[in-house]
Amino acid sequence: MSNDTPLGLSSRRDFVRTAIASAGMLAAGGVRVLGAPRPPPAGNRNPLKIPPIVSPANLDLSAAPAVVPLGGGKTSSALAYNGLFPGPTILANSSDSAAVRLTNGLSDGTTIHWHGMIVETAADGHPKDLVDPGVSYLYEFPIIQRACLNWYHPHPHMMTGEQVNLGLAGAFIIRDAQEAGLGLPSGAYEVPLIIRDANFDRSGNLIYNPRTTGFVGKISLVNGTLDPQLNVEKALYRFRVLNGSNARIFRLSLDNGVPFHLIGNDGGLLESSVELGQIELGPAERLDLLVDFRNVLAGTKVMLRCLDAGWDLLEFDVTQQVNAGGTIPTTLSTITPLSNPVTTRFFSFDGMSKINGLEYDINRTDFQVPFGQTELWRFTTNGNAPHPVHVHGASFQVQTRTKGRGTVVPWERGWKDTVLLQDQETVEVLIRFDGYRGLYLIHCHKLEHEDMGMMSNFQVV
Ligand SMILES: [Cu+2]
Repeated sequence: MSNDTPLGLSSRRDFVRTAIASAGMLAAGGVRVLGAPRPPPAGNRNPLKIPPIVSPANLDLSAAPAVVPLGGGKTSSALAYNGLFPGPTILANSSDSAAVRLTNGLSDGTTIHWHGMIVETAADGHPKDLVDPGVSYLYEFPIIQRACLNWYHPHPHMMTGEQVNLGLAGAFIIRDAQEAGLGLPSGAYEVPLIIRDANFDRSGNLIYNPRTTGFVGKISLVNGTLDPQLNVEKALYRFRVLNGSNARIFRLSLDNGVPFHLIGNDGGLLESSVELGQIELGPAERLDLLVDFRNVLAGTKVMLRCLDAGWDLLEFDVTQQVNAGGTIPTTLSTITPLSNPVTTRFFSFDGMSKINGLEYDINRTDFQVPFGQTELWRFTTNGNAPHPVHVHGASFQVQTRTKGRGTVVPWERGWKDTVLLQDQETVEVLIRFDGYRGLYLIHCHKLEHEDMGMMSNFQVV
């Protein structure tokens, strides 16, 4: 079997078979997906959508079909939280409590996984806690972690790829006093950027045509906006970046010689800021970036690009001088290193659907992890990478990468919950589950691999 085939195994659910059938038609006809995006005429880019901010304290979220604007008068059918694509940005402080009632208005079951949040099993959106169509489910949890950018998305067994791809995802920002003390850019100067790829049918509606190597979209979207632009002042900005793609890796860079100042990633602030020209970001990974437009001439257009795809993702139009304050702190936070692992576990990401030779079984628990014990987890693969490895229930610290890229890159320091595993690479992380006991998941966050079974249940005991 070829490694890259339309996603279709006999065990997939009906809707997946439908998706496969249409993917096959696409492969045969080859004309029903829009081609590479053409740059719009100058001045014709669409204002970047900024999702509204909501509190999780008493939040109702519906997941349902909707027609959403994409910019420039274009609309698409989508699956959306509260009719929004992306969903509303949830904002809370560390030690706040969340009470989010999901109402499933979809025709399939769904769950919400709070990616990066340390929550008990009943609130984790585990696929065994499937919320049926027409049913509501209350996710209640205290926020027990430090400031960071997390996100929320569906996690139903074999249906995650489709539901995320068709629009169900949103940002979840946590703040704390330590971060507030840094005086980082805020308000209009702090902008979430959910970057992803997408495919559209000839009517301009999102379509999900998965392949076993992962969904590959021909069009980029930032915050659900086609060809977006953002007017920025000559000021310091903070961008909270999420790769919301099913499978695509972005190599982000700004043109006109403007660097990124990396200050954080999945698990919040790094210890110190790092100036970088480009950053490779895998699915589900996050970045906290400062960009200094203060020395850029008014009238300049600065483009956020993906160097791998050759895509123009987002145009910043630099406008007038302002007296916006803010500095780029060199010292950001203190991160206590995990050390002295008690045990080592091995995870081989095999083929496109197995971990350690096993496909996911929702009713099988593959291993147990003692609560509060520091462990070394070693991730390897025998091909079909990249595999963005994601763990529920705890963050981890990346220790080493051997072979392949052979190094831990600056945006993998600090606390992570997703790490990119390329072919031939071995990545070691230290991890300790000190939040809750219960059932959690490790899986490939290439959502097509996850849906095909590259996922494992484990129990923190
Ligand atoms: Cu994978």
